[in-house]
Amino acid sequence: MKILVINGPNMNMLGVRQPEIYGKATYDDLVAMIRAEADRQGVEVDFFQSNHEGSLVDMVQQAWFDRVDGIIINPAAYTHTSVALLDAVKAVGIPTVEVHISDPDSREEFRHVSYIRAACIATIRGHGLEGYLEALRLLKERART
Ligand code: CA2
Repeated sequence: MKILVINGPNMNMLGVRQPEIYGKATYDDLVAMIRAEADRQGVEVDFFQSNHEGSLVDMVQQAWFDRVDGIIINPAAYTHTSVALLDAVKAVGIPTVEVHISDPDSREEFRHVSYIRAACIATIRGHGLEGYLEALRLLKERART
């Protein structure tokens, strides 16, 4: 089973600023943590982070050509703005889980909207980095049934 983990803008800044919201772990720590869980589960995992909306759309499309079985995506700020990402996830039809480290619903009003949610099989929010591991298990479980 092949999973692609996509992270949006500023996720490469994790651990550098605002640790009270996003924690102290860095993006590299996040990658290492997911990789360790993927190894335990016998899942192949790839990672992509970009600050650019079009690059994120390109990568969602690439997942279809690469026959990826599941996508874990934290579109970061594009969650609240991007119809293009919503359309991309709908277009490829790959089971996708939306993950947020914080709980956007309990933050500023403009974070309450998620465009991509409508195309996802689940949304995990407010569970910190652990949310990515939950998403991985969910996709693995779903593939078995
Ligand atoms: O809680 C999440 O995972 C978010 O997707 C993170 C985004 C934010 O725009 C969403 O509303 C919720 C922010 C990405 C990380 O931004 C940083 C900002 C400062 C320092 C480190 C990371």
